[in-house]
Amino acid sequence: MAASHWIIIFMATIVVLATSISAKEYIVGDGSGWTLDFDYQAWAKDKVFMVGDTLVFNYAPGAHNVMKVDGNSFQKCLIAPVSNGTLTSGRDVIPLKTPGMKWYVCGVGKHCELRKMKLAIAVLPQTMTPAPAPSVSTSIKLEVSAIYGFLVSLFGGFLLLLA
Ligand SMILES: [Cu+2]
Repeated sequence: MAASHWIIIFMATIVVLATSISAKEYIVGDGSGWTLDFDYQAWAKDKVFMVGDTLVFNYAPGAHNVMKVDGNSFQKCLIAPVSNGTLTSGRDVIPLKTPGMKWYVCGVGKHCELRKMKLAIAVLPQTMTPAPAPSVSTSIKLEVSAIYGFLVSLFGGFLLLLA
């Protein structure tokens, strides 16, 4: 009885640890989503975006879209023809794969120009993660992910037994 409690606490701790060090998913605009007249620069201001994180744009399909543009197009809201990778699903997930500035706008109507549907973020390389000692944190990460993987497979096996 007591032992099983400790196992549950241990597992919960591992899951929390694994979640906190893994990549973050940012819902653009949080509960408001990707919409008109939301201040996306204020939303992005206090966030640190790292390579490996993802952006999620939520909106009603058809009402908006998501276009990745360069800095110049961003400033002027120049909307390129809707072909070069315009995202329209309504739940567009964008993995941040490279460091540097990223610019996103809505290409529908004058949403970028007049309704503030534009987001600029700076993506930092993963090596800039604040950590006391890189070598130690790397080994902890590997250990935790190994344990996490083990637990996931354990749970999987357990579920198979139940099925
Ligand atoms: Cu729009």
